[in-house]
Amino acid sequence: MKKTFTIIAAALVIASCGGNRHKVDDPLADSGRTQLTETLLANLVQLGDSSVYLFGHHDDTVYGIGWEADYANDSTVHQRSDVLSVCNDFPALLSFDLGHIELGDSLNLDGVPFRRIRQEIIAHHDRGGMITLSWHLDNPLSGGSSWVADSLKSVEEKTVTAVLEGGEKHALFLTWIDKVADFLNSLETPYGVKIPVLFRPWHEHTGSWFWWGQDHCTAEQYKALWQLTVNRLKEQGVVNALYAYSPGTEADGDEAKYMERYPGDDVIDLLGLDCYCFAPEADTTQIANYAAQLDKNLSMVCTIAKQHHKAAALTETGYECLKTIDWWTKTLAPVLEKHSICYVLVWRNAHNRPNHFFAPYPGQLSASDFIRFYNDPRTLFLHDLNGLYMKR
Ligand code: BMA
Repeated sequence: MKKTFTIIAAALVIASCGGNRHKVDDPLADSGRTQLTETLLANLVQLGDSSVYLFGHHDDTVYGIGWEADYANDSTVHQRSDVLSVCNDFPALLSFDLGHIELGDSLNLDGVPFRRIRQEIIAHHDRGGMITLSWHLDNPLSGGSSWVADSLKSVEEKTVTAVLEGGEKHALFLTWIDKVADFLNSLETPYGVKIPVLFRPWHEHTGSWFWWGQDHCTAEQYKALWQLTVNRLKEQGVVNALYAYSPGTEADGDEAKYMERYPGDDVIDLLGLDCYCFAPEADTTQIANYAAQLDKNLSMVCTIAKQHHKAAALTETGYECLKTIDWWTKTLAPVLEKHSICYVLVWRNAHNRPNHFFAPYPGQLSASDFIRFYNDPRTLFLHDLNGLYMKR
């Protein structure tokens, strides 16, 4: 282990091989979710009382800069990851996207097979890591994507109305949620232990680029969308999901605005924030503005999370192209160390979209600084976890 600091005692040994003959008892807590899921949540909340936080990366093990996993032949053993290549450790948290599962497709919207995503989740759980899932689903009314297209705007603005009860796409939408339920229900170890995941749909709703965004539905409709989603997943037997609320930065420190569309403590477990560093030319003022914006918004999120006894996290961030040599230790870490978040997640290193990466790869300008960030005792990577599912 790179750090002597161990927050968590390993108490649960999860079998990583073997057949289905001897299923373990996987008890439900009073909440109706598995004990393991509740334990993960308790640990995430508890991380808010410490100075440490998990590091996460979207699609970390399925592709990176200059490579893509061989989905036909690769296994999840001896895997590649840009983060691993730089610091010889996996992120503690892996993130994947369920976009297009609703269509019954075998590949997600970024071309990753769902079968492989399931394998990755099981492998990362076996390693002792945590998993989060986003859902950039299509638009059930227009047939377009999550992103509102100018040409379809007049139709796409009506999508939330259409999927809620009484709407023309309600029945179809339920089948979409059921496909997510099937996937979540399929996440289990060979011995039948359901793998806990943090599900993060309906994100960045404070902006209007997604069909569930601010200008396309009322606050009550947005809340109803959440209630419908969580209730339906529960009805479909999902017992291993935690739920994250992750607005963008539009509230800008205003607590009432951040909470305007909050669907309620009964459906949300973690309060998040999506906040990106926009500085295409490495402009120092823009980078400083990001740090200030992040600081202000995380103060707000962490304050509200404490009041509601929820976990808090920087659910998406990153500096596309990482154009400064010390962004990790001079921009990101100094802000994060001031706030009681349980994790930070950076977005993907696209192999098929030029200059769309948020984590370093070997030789990248910020790679050495990322190793310093890795060695910061406050950042937790896989080796530091020693099992996230400790006894309470
Ligand atoms: C966005 C971009 C897109 C991608 C989507 C879902 O932020 O990275 O290229 O398709 O996320 O992963």
